[in-house]
Amino acid sequence: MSLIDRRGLLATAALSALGGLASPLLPFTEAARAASTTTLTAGRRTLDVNGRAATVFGITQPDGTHGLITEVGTPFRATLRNDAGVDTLIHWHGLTPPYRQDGVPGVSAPAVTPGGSAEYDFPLSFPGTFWMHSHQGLQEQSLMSAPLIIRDRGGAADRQEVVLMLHDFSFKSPEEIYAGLRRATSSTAGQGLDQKAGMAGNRMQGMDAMPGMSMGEAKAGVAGGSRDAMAGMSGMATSQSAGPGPAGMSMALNDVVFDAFLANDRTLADPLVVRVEPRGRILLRVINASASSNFQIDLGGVRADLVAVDGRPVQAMSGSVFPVAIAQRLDLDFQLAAGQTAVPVLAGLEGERKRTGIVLATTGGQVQKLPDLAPRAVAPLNFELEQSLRAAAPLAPKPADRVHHIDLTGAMKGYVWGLNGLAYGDDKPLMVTKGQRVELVMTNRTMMSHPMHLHGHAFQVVAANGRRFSGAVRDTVLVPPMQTVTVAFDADNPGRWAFHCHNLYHMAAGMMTTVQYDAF
Ligand SMILES: [Cu+2]
Repeated sequence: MSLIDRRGLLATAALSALGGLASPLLPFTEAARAASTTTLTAGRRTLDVNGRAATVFGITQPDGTHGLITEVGTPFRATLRNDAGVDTLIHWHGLTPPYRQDGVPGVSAPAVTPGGSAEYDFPLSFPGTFWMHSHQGLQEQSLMSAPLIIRDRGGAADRQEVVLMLHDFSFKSPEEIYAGLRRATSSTAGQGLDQKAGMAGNRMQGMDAMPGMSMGEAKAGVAGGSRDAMAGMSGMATSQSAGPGPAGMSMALNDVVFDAFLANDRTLADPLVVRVEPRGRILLRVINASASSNFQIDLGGVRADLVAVDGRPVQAMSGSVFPVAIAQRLDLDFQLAAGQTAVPVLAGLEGERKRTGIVLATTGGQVQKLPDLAPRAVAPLNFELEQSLRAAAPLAPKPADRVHHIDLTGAMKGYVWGLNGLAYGDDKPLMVTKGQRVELVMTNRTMMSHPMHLHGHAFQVVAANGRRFSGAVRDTVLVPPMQTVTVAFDADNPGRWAFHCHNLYHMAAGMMTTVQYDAF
């Protein structure tokens, strides 16, 4: 088969794989409802990444659909088949199943062995943009992840739903990447890796784009201005108490250098083009499924309402650029203007010019070739949008019954990351009692940001550096360097739950513990 043919085939496969997402969705049928048990197969597939074949994992349904679209009120009833040839287990990120079904090996259930299967059955009580990914080893880096969309009943009939799923990609194995990180010999977080240590490139890439910039300078130096240019472009979070890090330490951004960034499995060399209606209204569901990359979504001036984060509604925020940290999701609601025939949706890597994306285009709309380097580097993500978000359905006001203080700790020397100075395995579980309002006060003592994720619950962001506000309800919050973020949740789902940094390599290096109920 010629390259062209193969590309065409791959494009078709990608469209059909994401087809339900990329085209107007059919109403949820009675037949689909009846066939309520889905088989999800964890297996392998081949992608074309900039002309080179790559074998990756995937999670597909029998019809080839990658991931799952279901409807609120329909139970999550699935058989997970393991055709991947290695042990695996899939976590339903953002959902709140009984803990035995949460998909974390060693915490909730044993991994599924090759050829084996596991059964899942629990209610879906809220709609939203979620995803599923392996929690086994470093498989998430090899794309063992897929969308998990819970549609509202008849909720978006007037809108075309489009899923944008982002990945960072390397032709190296994740084990090789991780070994390179551990070999790195820099003495403190933020001082850059020894490039001879085997990591391609360097972790100070953002600083390459902005030479010599310290965190303090980043604060002052990145122009922004308007509130809705908030998406990481208007300076660092407005912390009074934390301030920049110790003198001479710079904020560190990307500690892995990737070969490509994928949007729905493709690069800007051959992006997915989603056909949309003239003046069509779009619900764009952005999923950052990267192992270790934060992005800024840029709609090129098209204004959108951010209506949900991590699948949970927020009071609408208008803008055209929005940050999305590792594992987070954004629901963006917007309409094409009259005469608008093509809207690139670009995802820029923080601190760098590298980007990926898809294009929304009307029939006949001209799709311009988009370079994979933006004219300017994206600024580091900050806490500004987070502080502006307000939950549409906040937790009931209530004082905390239990407060856990958690320092996010680490050093680049030996690539050691932990919580309260302890790596997973030596960690002390965070104990809670059913019925308690729990607050987690997370202070980042490092010069890297950490996307902190709690399983089995949604939390509300309730304070930054001690200043209280009624922030977003979500499942992953980015804690910037040297800042303190407080989240609150109601302990209403007994069990043992993973709580960790969602940077895959930080988690692997020990930045994980469990939230444990004292009775379950
Ligand atoms: Cu981290």
